[in-house]
Amino acid sequence: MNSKILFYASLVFLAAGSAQAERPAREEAPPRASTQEIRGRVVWQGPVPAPERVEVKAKPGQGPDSIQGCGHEKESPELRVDPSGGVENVVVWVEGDGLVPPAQGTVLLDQKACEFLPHVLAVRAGDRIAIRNSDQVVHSVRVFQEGKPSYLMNQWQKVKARDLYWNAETPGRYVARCGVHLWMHAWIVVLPPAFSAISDASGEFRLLNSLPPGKHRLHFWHEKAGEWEQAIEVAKDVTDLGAVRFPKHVLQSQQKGNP
Ligand SMILES: [Cu+2]
Repeated sequence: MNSKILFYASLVFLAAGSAQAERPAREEAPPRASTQEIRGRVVWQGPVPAPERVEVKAKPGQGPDSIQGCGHEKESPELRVDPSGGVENVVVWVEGDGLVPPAQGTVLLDQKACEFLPHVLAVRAGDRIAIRNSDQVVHSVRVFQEGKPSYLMNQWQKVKARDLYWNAETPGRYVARCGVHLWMHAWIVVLPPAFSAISDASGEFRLLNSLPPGKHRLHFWHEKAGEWEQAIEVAKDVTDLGAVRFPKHVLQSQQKGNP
């Protein structure tokens, strides 16, 4: 009798052991590769606006040395629409629980000819931004949360200084500004786990993802328009949205609200 119990007990033990041995292999399976694509082109509605000009001049109290190499007049990066209506610098993303987008780690925000490059960054919470001074002038880097007056970072960056780092910890929108060159600013859009892309100079975006086919919500944000959404049906390989209309009504209602 006792030996029979021992026999069954050892069977149960062996079965449990083999089940446990399988589990880690399933957990360690790599996330699905980002091989699907959602593409489209953000398009301006109506007559294409002329680019705004930015005058480069030294801040009161600063000499001409403070703008050496900055150029004379610049095109504002805030609203760039190409002649055929493509809108640059629109952040496009899909977010959701369980998404495993590739991490970016450290993302570079350069300062060249007294402009932040790129003008818009989209990163994940947990990434960090390396801020570089490639100029022959001193910059003063400040980072603010959108709509908040107090800065989260405020550091001088001399010529040839080492990169500064800012950790993108919390999802939200942040503005990097320079305290010396008041026209300089860049947007850092910190997303929760999400697949994201930014529209290029012709308004086109390619959002690589590993979303399950079916219905999803695509989010858009532009500094002049704010945020808007569009329901999409994701296909297996390529989902081509064609023209995505830049929201005119959002533009009109939010034009005053930028920090
Ligand atoms: Cu500067």
